[in-house]
This record gives sequence, structure tokens and C-alpha cells, in this order.
Amino acid sequence: MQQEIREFILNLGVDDVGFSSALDYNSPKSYAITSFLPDAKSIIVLAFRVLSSCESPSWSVALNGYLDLGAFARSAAYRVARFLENKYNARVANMPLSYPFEFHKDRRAIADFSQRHAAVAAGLGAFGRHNLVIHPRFGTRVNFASIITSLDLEPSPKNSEDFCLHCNLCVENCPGRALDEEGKTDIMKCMKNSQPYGLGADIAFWSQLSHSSPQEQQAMFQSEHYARLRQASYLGNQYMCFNCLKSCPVGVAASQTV
Ligand code: B12
Ligand code: SF4
Ligand code: SF4
Repeated sequence: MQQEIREFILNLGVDDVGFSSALDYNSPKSYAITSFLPDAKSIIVLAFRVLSSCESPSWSVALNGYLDLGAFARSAAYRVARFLENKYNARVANMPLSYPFEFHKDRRAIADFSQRHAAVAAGLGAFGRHNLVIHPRFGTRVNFASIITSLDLEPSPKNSEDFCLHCNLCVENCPGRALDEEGKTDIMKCMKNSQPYGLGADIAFWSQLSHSSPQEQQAMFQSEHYARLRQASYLGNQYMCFNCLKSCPVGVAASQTV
């Protein structure tokens, strides 16, 4: 069964796959696995290589590559979940790549489930200095999607290797200085640079509007700033920084010759 599942996944064009026991998922800030699927036994983690378009000097092109990856990953994970249900009568929970999450006031910018910890548990890599997971072949240029299932699957071997070269390039190239403290991403500093048209900017816009004259309001609605705010809200994620991802040298040559 497991070999058949692996083949199904790789035949979809997914770049790599790992399996973890639900018991090995160990994320301090996540909800319990059984809160997503009460009879969870295993987690299947899919790895998707980030294309070199993340290096484009055009942020809209870099972002578009990222959105394409997200659409592909969502579709592939959904197809895997359907396969597990149809073929093996499994129960499944597809875990969000990014949004949605529950948004409790005491869990600001913390998702319900950690794709990074699932990837580590499934032997797909290890944390690097930038707090991202480094895959043995694709380096940092990889995103993850997980499916929790009631199937009892053999866990993949863990990867205890340190793939980080400790070169500090990610830290030096972070425009927001969000990685200065080892072992922690300063979320607000990162968001200010990577998503400058997010919630904070949205609130600032509307509060400024409420104190503006009709002429000023008209100018605000015609501004480039407002167009970007609108675009951010319908795209969901409007990332404008990929520096820690693209500056990391690990696996770059390998990921471009796959
Ligand atoms: C919200 C979010 C963000 C927020 C806040 C991130 C955060 N909380 O750290 C912001 C906007 C800042 C962000 C930025 C980025 N993100 Co983001 N993000 C997420 C998302 C949706 C949720 C993260 C989260 O709250 N997890 C829940 C908590 C429970 O788990 P955790 O984040 O893994 O763990 C944190 C703590 O538990 C603690 N921790 C606990 N144990 C340990 C152990 C070690 C060794 C370390 C270092 C840390 C650590 O540190 C972690 C970081 O705060 C995830 C997808 C997901 N659901 O996992 C993507 C995700 C983490 N993001 C990703 C990426 C690629 C990025 C960006 C590069 C953006 C971009 N342009 O693409 C930057 C990188 C920032 C960085 N260097 O850290 C990828 C990472 C892939 C990888 N190779 O690791 C993910 C997994 C999306 C995916 N589906 O692949 N992100
Ligand atoms: S995405 Fe950009 S701002 Fe955020 S941590 Fe990475 S380099 Fe820094
Ligand atoms: S850029 Fe260098 S220090 Fe940062 S994660 Fe990659 S190898 Fe490690």
C-alpha cells in the first residue's frame, strides 16, 4: 500500500514525499493532531520545489511563481486525499499550506498546524539559521503540504543532519532584520517587509481616510498604494520579499537541475 501511495504522489509531479507517525509530530505551538483528525495515525508530507522565478527582479513575477506553486500544491494534496479515501477507505485531513487558520487573539500570526515540524518529522529536512526547513536536495527552496490520515504508515527515516552552512547570508540579506536573533523570526519585522500591504497597512489606510477631506479621499482611492492594498486582499498573500529563501546557497544547483 505505502509504495502505491508514494508512486501515486510522485506521478502527480510532487518533488518529494515523507511519512511520519502522528506521534512524532512535535510542534510546541500547534494544536494536537487529534484535534484535526481524532483517529490520526500518520502524516504524509509533500515537498514542492520553489522555481527559480523566486529570483526575478520583478516582485510580481516572483510572487506569481509562488502563487502557482500554492495552486499546484493544493490541487496535488487534494488529489492525494481523494486517492486515500477512494482506494483505502482512509479518513483524511488536508492541512492548510498557509491560510486558513483560526485567528485566536492569543495566537497572533500562529497557524493551527506547523508544516515545518511535519516536514522534519517526515524526514524531509532540518531547520536552518533562517528558521525554515532545509531539504537535503532542494535546500531552502521548498514548500510543504501535509495530509493527516487514519492509515497506519511506516515512518520515513529521520534526517538528523545539519544542512545549514552557517554562512549567515540569510541574516545579512533580510531587509527587515527579522532574523537577527538566532532561533526566532521576528514576525512583525518580517511582515512589514514581506507583506507591506497586509492588515496593518489596511487599518492605517481606512483610519487616515476617515480623517480626510473628500478631495484627499479621492486622491487616496486613485493611488498606487490603494491598488496594492486591494490586490493584497484578494490574493490573500502578497509576498514581496523572498530574500531568506533565495539567498540560501544550500542545494541551489541541485534544485535547478532536477
Ligand atoms: C504564518 C506564516 C508566516 C508568518 C509568520 C511565521 C512564523 N510564525 O514564524 C510570516 C509572514 C512572517 C512568514 C514568513 C515567511 N514564510 Co511562512 N508561514 C506561515 C505559516 C502559514 C504558519 C506558520 C505558523 O504559525 N506555524 C504554526 C507554528 C505552530 O509552527 P512553526 O511556525 O513551524 O513554529 C514556530 C515556533 O514553534 C518556533 N519553533 C518551535 N520549535 C522550533 C525548533 C527550531 C529548530 C526552530 C528554528 C524554531 C522552532 O519557531 C517557529 C517559527 O516561529 C506556515 C505554514 C504552516 N501552517 O506551517 C508558512 C511557512 C512556515 N512559511 C514559509 C515560507 C517559505 C515563508 C517565507 C520565506 C515567505 C515567502 N516569501 O515565501 C517567510 C520566511 C520567514 C522566516 N525566515 O521565518 C514556508 C516554509 C517552508 C520551509 N522551507 O521551511 C511555510 C511552511 C509554508 C509552506 N506551506 O511551505 N510566514
Ligand atoms: S521573508 Fe524577507 S523580511 Fe521576512 S525573514 Fe525572510 S528575508 Fe526577512
Ligand atoms: S543562508 Fe547560510 S546560514 Fe542561512 S540557512 Fe542558508 S546555509 Fe544556513
